[in-house]
Amino acid sequence: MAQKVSLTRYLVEQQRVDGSIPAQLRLLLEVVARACKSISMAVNKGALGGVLGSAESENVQGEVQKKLDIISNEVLIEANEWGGHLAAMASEEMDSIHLVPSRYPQGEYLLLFDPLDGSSNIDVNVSIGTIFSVLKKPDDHPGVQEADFLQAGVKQVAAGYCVYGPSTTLVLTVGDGVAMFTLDREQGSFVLTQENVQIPADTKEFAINMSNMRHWDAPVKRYVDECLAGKDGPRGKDFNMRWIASMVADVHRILTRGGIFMYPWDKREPEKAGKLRLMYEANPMAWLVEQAGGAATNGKQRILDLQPTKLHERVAVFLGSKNEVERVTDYHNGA
Ligand code: P6P
Repeated sequence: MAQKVSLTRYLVEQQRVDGSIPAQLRLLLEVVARACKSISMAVNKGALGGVLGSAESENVQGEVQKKLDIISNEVLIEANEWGGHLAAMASEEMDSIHLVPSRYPQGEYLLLFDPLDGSSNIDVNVSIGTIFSVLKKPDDHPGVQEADFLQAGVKQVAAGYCVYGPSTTLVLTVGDGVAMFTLDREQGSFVLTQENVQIPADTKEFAINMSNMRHWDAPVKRYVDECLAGKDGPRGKDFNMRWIASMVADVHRILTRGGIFMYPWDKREPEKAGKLRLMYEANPMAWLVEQAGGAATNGKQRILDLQPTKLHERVAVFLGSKNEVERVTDYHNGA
């Protein structure tokens, strides 16, 4: 039987191959993986852990926080503070950035995360996940401020997610393709189960919250109507639809078998570019998808090229099978 390759071994060997994982970044990724393991244990306890339900508080997004949102955020903060690999962190669950306390050594990386995405699914036992993005701290000035985080997605040095589903799977890129690691609960370690992940350029599966159809812009409505018209329509083939309402789960399906995920701008809150957040949801997912041969735009332009202006800014997201993302983006640009 082939020898199991642990996450640690993969990172060490990747560093030997192309130097893309310096020691501090390797430590960072191993610490995040360990934190995801702890979150997985808490999530998997479900009702037995006494951690389901609302925390009776709201986050910066104005969303009701679940107890596990707060627990997951604390796990990631505590795991990453002391290692000397980070200068600061940013989270969907925190209004402003979190500086590494001065009692610990300061590192050269910035870590951003959505500690538990899709948390509305926790209480109904549907897959959820942690999303993370890693940037380099600018070295042209001392200290760290929020503006240091406002870097375009192309500046990421690592990105990934951990999906807490039937299996707990860590999905990671450092810019040399996408690898997947499945948690071996008997060993307590992540084991390489797939590398060089490739998204098929075409698909027959789209993901969007159809209940918002009346609020969409014309290009989105045209794209979805053509999918619904099936083989007798302009696309000449029937489509299937999936919507888990957990971005990590929907993106994992797309990385695994293709598809297109859409969360467009809509008329409900016209002042917002979209629902999803650029820095710690769209950017890491866009890089993973591109690294797997897919595409990711905001309907008009490549997500990774967008220059952020606010830490918690939102963005419209179209990502997945390249030919489908290009089609719906063309509809926006031609419309
Ligand atoms: P809706 C979860 O709250 C999330 O941020 C993403 O994980 C998911 O894709 C989306 O929102 C679901 O939104 O409006 O369908 O509930």
